[in-house]
Amino acid sequence: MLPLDLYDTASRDVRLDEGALVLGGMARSIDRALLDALTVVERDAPFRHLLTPGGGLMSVAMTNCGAVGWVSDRSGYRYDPVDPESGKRWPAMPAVFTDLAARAANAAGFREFAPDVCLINRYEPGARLSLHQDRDEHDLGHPIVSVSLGLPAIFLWGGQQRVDRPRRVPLTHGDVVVWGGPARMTFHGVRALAEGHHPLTGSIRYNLTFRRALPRG
Ligand code: MD3
Ligand code: FE
Repeated sequence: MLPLDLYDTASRDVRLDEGALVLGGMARSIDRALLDALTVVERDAPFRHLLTPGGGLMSVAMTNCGAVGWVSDRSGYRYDPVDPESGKRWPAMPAVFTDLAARAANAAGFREFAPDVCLINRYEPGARLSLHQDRDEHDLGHPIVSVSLGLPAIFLWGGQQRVDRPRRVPLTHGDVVVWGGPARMTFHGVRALAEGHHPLTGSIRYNLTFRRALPRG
């Protein structure tokens, strides 16, 4: 039998699992506006390679915008209202970011998604993210929205346990994914970025992840 329920609409939308919906190319039409807004964020909060609790440097460079930012150092992972590099608050979330995140969450059936952080990952060739779960957020009932820009990557979509063999999912420029419900605690990662050239970002892949980290109020 054809797995028709894998395909949500006539577009490139694909349901990876219950709660994990790829909105293929949804951000393409506003790619320049997103990258321009990223330039502004970057000016106040430059990308940096964070130290893991184990003492290694992450190959992916990161920054944040919003009320808090995700940071890692020798003491562990946390959401911090202050950028440890500058001692100042993180840059505000650009309206073009907030708007896209809300539209994507809505399209996946999450009605009132109000992210308080956008973690921005920057991959250069060779950079990778090993299999992990995202569990530093206060309420894991909120979804995460991710936006891929620039070079394509192979995303690893695992299971509920680290040992579950991951599926390889190509994520390309403009793809938006909403992860929530039963998919929220799935192990996932990104394979080492291959060399390449993208007309808008050169040799770089960016990934924006919108999260609700803190309790409301
Ligand atoms: C599934 N980022 O920042 S985005 C991360 O491409 C992260 O930079 C990857 O994993 C990247 O933590 C993957 C897709 C993603 C993000 C968060 C998730 C998938 C997720 C949280 C729960 C389940
Ligand atoms: Fe993650």
